[in-house]
Amino acid sequence: MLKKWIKRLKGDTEIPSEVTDPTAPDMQTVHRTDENVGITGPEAEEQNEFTVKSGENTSEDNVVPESASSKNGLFSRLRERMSKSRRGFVHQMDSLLLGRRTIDPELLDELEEILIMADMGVETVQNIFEQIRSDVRRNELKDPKALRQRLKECLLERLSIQPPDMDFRQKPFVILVVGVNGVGKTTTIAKLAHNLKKQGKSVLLVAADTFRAAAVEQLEAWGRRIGAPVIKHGMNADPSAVAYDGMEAAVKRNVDVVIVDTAGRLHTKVNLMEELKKIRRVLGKKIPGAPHEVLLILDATTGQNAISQARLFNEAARITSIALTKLDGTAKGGIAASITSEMKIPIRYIGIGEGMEDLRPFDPAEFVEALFSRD
Ligand SMILES: Nc1nc2c(ncn2[C@@H]2O[C@H](COP(=O)(O)OP(=O)(O)OP(=O)(O)O)[C@@H](O)[C@H]2O)c(=O)[nH]1
Ligand SMILES: [Mg+2]
Repeated sequence: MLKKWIKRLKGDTEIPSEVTDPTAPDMQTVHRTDENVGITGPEAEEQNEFTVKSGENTSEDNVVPESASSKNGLFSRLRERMSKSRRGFVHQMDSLLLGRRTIDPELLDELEEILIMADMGVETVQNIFEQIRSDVRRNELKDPKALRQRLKECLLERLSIQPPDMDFRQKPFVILVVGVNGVGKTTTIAKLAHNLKKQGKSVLLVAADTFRAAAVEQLEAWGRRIGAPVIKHGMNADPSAVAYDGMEAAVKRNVDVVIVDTAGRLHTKVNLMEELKKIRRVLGKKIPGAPHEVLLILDATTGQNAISQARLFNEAARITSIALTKLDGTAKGGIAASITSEMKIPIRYIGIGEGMEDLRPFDPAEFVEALFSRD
């Protein structure tokens, strides 16, 4: 698989003759409006109405097949949305490599620093540079052009942990969504549910964030927009009880996918992590094997703290994959490599904006290409 991805990395090792000013204002600003939420057409289906439009549910990733032109469009959007990182650390790298003919130890030290500052993680970067220094010593890396290409490959290698396909033949397929406050859990659920609905799957949402009344309302509003019913209790109800009712409703109504929203919780608060363990147990009690997916939402703008979040959430809830949100809002997209390399947990989705179409299945080769592509 890695070989295939490396092959897909374009060999465009040219270092640009001119590099744009990284301090220049970003071209794109994200505005949060209902327009860019991207849902048009009639209001949601009536609550409790379930229509399974697909035939047989097979094991598949939830990506709607795309034509070549829409693929190009998707790539340009990804590229544009990652412009902060591209114009940030990738630009700094290119400025450093510009006009150099040889690779000297100072150059490697400076590059190493840039990648550490881009949140790639000290351990990960040191590991990459051990390899690179030894290649330079053996004369296998001779010029900055080859060095740039090698860095792309090293990054790709660290990112290439593939999540298993979600097997929707397990019905209902239960996804538990967890993470600290404000990382994008509820909006990611909405985007994911929207995607699944587009594939013809029936989706039920469970409002197990009972901490704030507004949290339930937020999920309900999304549910109405995308046409997915929401199971809820009152504020301050036991989230495990809501989760249990959600599972019961899902079985009774024969839905394809259930997504459970949970309250944002600090990964260091033991009692809140215990509550999460309980929710997890309750899901499995009602539906053997559930949750089939435990999706940890990490905010790319929080930097290295994301690693300790991943570690503690994994201990409490056995994370199966990660959605890395707000990549559009950071110049330090290196955090993705730090997560996969240090946690060995796959990134399944990335969030690159607030619109409904801004949740993407994570494709490591496409990601690296978008980062390193020229303006
Ligand atoms: N720019 C950008 N904003 C995002 C992205 N994902 C989520 N957001 C925004 O992040 C904010 C918080 O999102 P929520 O979904 O409410 O976060 P949450 O984790 O459910 O928050 P709590 O329930 O309070 O813990 C919202 O304004 C979202 O629109 C993303 O990929 N890019
Ligand atoms: Mg929420």
